[in-house]
Parts: sequence; structure tokens; C-alpha cells
Amino acid sequence: MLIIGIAGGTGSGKTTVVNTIIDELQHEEVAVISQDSYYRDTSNLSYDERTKINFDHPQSIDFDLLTKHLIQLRAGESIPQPVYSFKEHNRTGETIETAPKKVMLVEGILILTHPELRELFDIMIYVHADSDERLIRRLKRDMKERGRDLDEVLNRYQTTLKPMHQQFIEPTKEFADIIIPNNRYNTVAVDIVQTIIRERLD
Ligand code: UZR
Ligand code: MG
Repeated sequence: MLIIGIAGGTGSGKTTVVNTIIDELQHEEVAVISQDSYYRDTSNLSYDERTKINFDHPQSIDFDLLTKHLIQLRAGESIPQPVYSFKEHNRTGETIETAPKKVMLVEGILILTHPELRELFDIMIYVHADSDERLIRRLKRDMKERGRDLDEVLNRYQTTLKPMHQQFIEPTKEFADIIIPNNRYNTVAVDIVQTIIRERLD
């Protein structure tokens, strides 16, 4: 099994990189674990309290559960991956049975901040895009897909996303084996990653 961690700031294009890697591999061989599935259970809080959570701080992630699940997958066991609702800002209570595959892609903004988790990755990738590019993408996504307005997104960016990025996410670049420059969509870097995966699988 090859466990690959893919980090990078919000709007850096992690999801696109993950999807492109998958497209080239046989689907039976690969599974994705998203950090989003491992936001802490916040059922003890009201909806209003939940909207005030700092979702860009490492504290918001249940890293113990994520680490435990990766160890189980490595041992050949299936795991119940929690399902998260961005609308409710909470776990739905459902889980998705996720089976171990030859290639496990673990994707999320904060996944390289946690030392135990880093130990479990065979390859660590950081997707880099300039902050203006990331803000533009985030703005478009939140307005289109999450029904937020301009002021709300910009406010959250300035008060939370930017400081958390600088404090926690950007510094994890130094752990990366590969940095993918992704201001424009980069096919060469993804090709190289695919080649490495294929070599390791053979
Ligand atoms: P990506 N996030 C939400 O918007 N709502 C939630 O309930 C949980 C997370 C956001 C989170 C972070 N921040 O910036 C982003 N906020 O998801 C990470 N606010 O996801 O890497 O796909 O942008
Ligand atoms: Mg994403």
C-alpha cells in the first residue's frame, strides 16, 4: 500500500490534483480519504455555536481518529469514514465503509501539521498556488456552491483563513517531498506524480 498525503491551502486545487491522479489509475486500486470527513463531532454545540468554529485551525480536526483509521487501512482492515455536512457544520452520523486500496490518497489543508500522521505517509505533496489565486477560487466556490455573499467570504478570509494559512498550513510545505505549482493547472507535475505512483506499485 502507498499512502499519499496531499496538502495545500484552501483553493490551491487539491481536489483537482486528486481527481487527475485517480483518472489515470484503475479505480479498483485507489481510494480517497478527505480531511473534511474528520472534522470533530460537534453535536454538543448549537448551530450558531458551530458557525463560529475556526475550521482552519488544527484543533478542529479529529486527528486521533484519522490516524487510527490509516493504521487500520494499512493493516488491511476497512474503516467507517464519517460523513460530514458543510451545511450543518457537523458529522451526519452516517459513515462510508472504506476498504484498503493499493493507493490511498489523503487530502486536506491541515494534514501535514500532525507529526503522527506525517509518519504514515509514504509521499507528501504540497499543492502551491499564490494567495490571490486561492482567494479568487475560494470566493467563486463559496458564492456558487455554498450560498455565501462577497462580504462574508472576504471577512472570513481576512480574519481566519489568511492568518491560519500563514500560521499552520504554509509552514508544512517544508515537509513536502513534492511541491506542485498550481497557479495555472499543471499537467507536468501531476504526470510526474503518476509516474512515481506507478513505479512504486510495480
Ligand atoms: P478546501 N469549511 C467550511 O466552510 N465549513 C465547514 O463546516 C467546515 C470547513 C471550510 C474551512 C476550510 N473553512 O477553509 C475549507 N472555513 O473548508 C477547507 N470557513 O477545504 O481545502 O477544499 O478549501
Ligand atoms: Mg477541497
